[in-house]
Amino acid sequence: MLTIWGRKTSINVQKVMWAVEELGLAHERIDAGGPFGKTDTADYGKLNPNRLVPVIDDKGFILWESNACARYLANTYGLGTLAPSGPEDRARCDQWMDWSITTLYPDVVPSLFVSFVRVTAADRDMAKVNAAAKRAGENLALLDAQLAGHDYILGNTLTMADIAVGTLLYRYNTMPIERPKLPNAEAYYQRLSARKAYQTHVMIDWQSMKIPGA
Ligand SMILES: N[C@@H](CCC(=O)N[C@@H](CS)C(=O)NCC(=O)O)C(=O)O
Repeated sequence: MLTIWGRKTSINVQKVMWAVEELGLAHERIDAGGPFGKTDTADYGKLNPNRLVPVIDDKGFILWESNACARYLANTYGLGTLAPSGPEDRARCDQWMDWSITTLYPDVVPSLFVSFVRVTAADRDMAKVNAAAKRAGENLALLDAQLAGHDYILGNTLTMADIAVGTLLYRYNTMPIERPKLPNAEAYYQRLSARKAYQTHVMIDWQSMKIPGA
């Protein structure tokens, strides 16, 4: 049995859960992190010494880092679907997955999302918010260009690259920020939003995560 540790409001858990559902894997998810705690226990430290979520346990194989988890599940259970069978297309997935976590994520999550959820409106640094929104929009112009002429990042099939990048788009599109007009990226977000697995695991309202005054 596949076990996923992590609360469903965590964007990094959402990425793994979306992959799990697209792959149709039997699994159990155990709430951990945030209000559920557990990550500070000795047992959790053995699963993930970073004490973060998610962690997966696939029949005794333990793995942390959400992109690594999504990639492992795709390569193991989705070769030819979430993981393209050719090495070049798999490498292109890796490229966009690495881009999502190194280029897009820092503005969308630590700068923007944290500012709207964990900082009160009175204390919010709007110069920082506006700068991060501008950078995210500029970076998403690269995605917009990549999506020209096809439905998903690599072509017309959903892959693990879409799962890594697409998870960030719900946060990006639901925060009160300025967004440039990017027709391909907007159509792509609508396409993802029509998928049941995306609705179930990614489109989770985050308003209740706000601290008072945020
Ligand atoms: N690079 C890691 C980041 C993991 C991470 O930052 N997880 C957050 C939730 S999104 C976390 O565990 N926060 C502490 C908590 O939820 O208790 C990954 O992609 O898995």
